[in-house]
Amino acid sequence: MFEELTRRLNSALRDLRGRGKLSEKIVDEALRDVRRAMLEADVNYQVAKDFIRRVREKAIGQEVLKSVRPAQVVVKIVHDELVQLLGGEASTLDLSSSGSTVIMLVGLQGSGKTTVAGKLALHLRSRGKKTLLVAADVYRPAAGDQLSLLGEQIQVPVYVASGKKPVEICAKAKERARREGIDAVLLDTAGRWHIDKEMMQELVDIRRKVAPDEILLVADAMTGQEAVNLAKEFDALLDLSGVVLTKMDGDARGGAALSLRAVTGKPIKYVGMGEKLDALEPFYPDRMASRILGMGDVVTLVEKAKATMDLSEQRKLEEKLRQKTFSLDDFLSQLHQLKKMGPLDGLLDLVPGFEASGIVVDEKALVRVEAMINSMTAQERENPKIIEGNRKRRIAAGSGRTVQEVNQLLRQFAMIQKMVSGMGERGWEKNLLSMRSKRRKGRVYR
Ligand SMILES: Nc1nc2c(ncn2[C@@H]2O[C@H](COP(=O)(O)OP(=O)(O)OP(=O)(O)O)[C@@H](O)[C@H]2O)c(=O)[nH]1
Ligand SMILES: [Mg+2]
Repeated sequence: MFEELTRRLNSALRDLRGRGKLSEKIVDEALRDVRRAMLEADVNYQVAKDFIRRVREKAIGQEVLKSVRPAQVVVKIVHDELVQLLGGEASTLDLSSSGSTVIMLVGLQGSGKTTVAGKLALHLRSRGKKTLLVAADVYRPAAGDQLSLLGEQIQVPVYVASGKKPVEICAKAKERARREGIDAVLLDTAGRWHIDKEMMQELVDIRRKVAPDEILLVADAMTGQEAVNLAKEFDALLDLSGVVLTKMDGDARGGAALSLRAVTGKPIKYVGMGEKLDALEPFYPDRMASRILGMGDVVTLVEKAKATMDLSEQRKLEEKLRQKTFSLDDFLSQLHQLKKMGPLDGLLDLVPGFEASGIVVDEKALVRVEAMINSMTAQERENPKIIEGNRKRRIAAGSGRTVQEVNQLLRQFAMIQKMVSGMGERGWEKNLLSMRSKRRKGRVYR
């Protein structure tokens, strides 16, 4: 789903993440790519423009640019704004009211109304709700049969009344539902190829007569901005309660999903992910945003890091970086923070200076490093420069490692120290470059 959008957003943000320190210019460049990616995905022009403006306002803030992990923070801002764009909180059907909840499905021909009716009926049935499907499409000859077949398949009763008008059918079905204590009534209305007056009038009449609790527009996600315009027109006449976007399993580019809420103010409640009856998903803006960014992992990591790392610890660390007093003790406490967060994969780039230092550390290496640092005296950890021959041998023996490994650790720590002490200064980028070339020569821990 939305592969191209994901790919392009990813590459725009990856460039950003490759840099340690950000400037307005760098952020603007990345956001320009993000905007281009959105437009390519057929996101409404104004929506994309406003989105970028909001992200920029937050991302250019001094606090963000000066933070230890500015790029990650920007990625997080993009993610959070994406969640807002998609509607913020998830919004699904509300069946809590007593009596029968009437849900009316409207939309163009072939958009997937009947399929969604079946999917919702199955979904509700599995939640233990008594459901009634109503065939309110009397124009297409096979429409009633199609719904009856569906109903049989999922064992949900279907109300069909040939020879009657849709308005009457819906009203009668509602009555029956009340009599039989049915929880949810799904009205499957007729579609047309395009919006026409007659169809709209019929829908308005049904709405007036049965006063549905929900009116859901079923729209094909592949039609992009057309789906958004359609939602605007249906909403003007029917006051929609939400939208179901179907065929998200196809090659929809994402424009409809990303623009709908902002343009119409109406939430996407469900998405259709296939022809089968279980292919319906509630729409969760946060999950969708992570999926679109293709970096749920990164966002989770930042959240995790935020949750795990004590904020005051972080401040202290930042202060130390600034004052160039980053010691082996600080390094060790960073490693502990890391371990608390679980699997190491991808976590290291959250540690200031680590990614750029070129050190690759797996869990086992971490244990070795920890053992060596633990074998040092407080004085040695504070000032590793004093660690000479004898001390090295003692540390190696104490931790069950070799003197070479101790040397290696000290060299790398010196590298990290140099790295982080350069942060916030002009020499930083030069520093980074030299570290990168060292990285190419070979990774140290394996
Ligand atoms: N791939 C995919 N196909 C879908 C999805 N939803 C519906 N379809 C297919 O789209 C076609 C039309 O679906 P229907 O449910 O009959 O559409 P409708 O809106 O009821 O159409 P009319 O009753 O003619 O107005 C069918 O072939 C469905 O299988 C979906 O989420 N993914
Ligand atoms: Mg139909």
